[in-house]
Amino acid sequence: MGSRANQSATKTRNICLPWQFDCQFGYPKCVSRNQLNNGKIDCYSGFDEGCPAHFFVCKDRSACIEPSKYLDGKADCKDSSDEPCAQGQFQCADGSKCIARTLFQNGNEDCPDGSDEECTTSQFACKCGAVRCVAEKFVMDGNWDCEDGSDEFIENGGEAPPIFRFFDET
Ligand SMILES: [Ca+2]
Ligand SMILES: [Ca+2]
Ligand SMILES: [Ca+2]
Ligand SMILES: [Ca+2]
Repeated sequence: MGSRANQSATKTRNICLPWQFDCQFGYPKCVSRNQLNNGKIDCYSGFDEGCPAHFFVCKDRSACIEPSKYLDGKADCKDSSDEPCAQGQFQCADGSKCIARTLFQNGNEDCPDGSDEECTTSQFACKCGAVRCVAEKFVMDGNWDCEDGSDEFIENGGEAPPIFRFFDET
């Protein structure tokens, strides 16, 4: 306590030099400014090539991809590092294992963390009913894709007005 000066003195770790670019996280911490926007990802973060912070940078640093393309079952990185599981498999969010694609959203938790039963970032989570997730493009498209119609009444907090429920009974 009271030794703040000491603390800031030890904080001088890894400040980039004036001719360097700060990658902000990962290794290397700094790259030469010549490596900025040169078409090759040099920072682990991909910041030197303008990759947004939430993008996934391929292991071989050949590209960075949108988060929705990570673990979507299709290789988008040249080295397939966005799909560490074999073709047709789903990787549990905690990285503990790969499960068969047929077990994905089948109603049973097959991943230890239950992530195979969660809706993906490109899906809408129905409020209730047997249908749990619907693709984003079916939200507000005029058809009830969720059993409870919550994909058509998002501005209403996912609550279908009672009159609609009545008509749906027939
Ligand atoms: Ca670069
Ligand atoms: Ca992918
Ligand atoms: Ca499952
Ligand atoms: Ca719909």
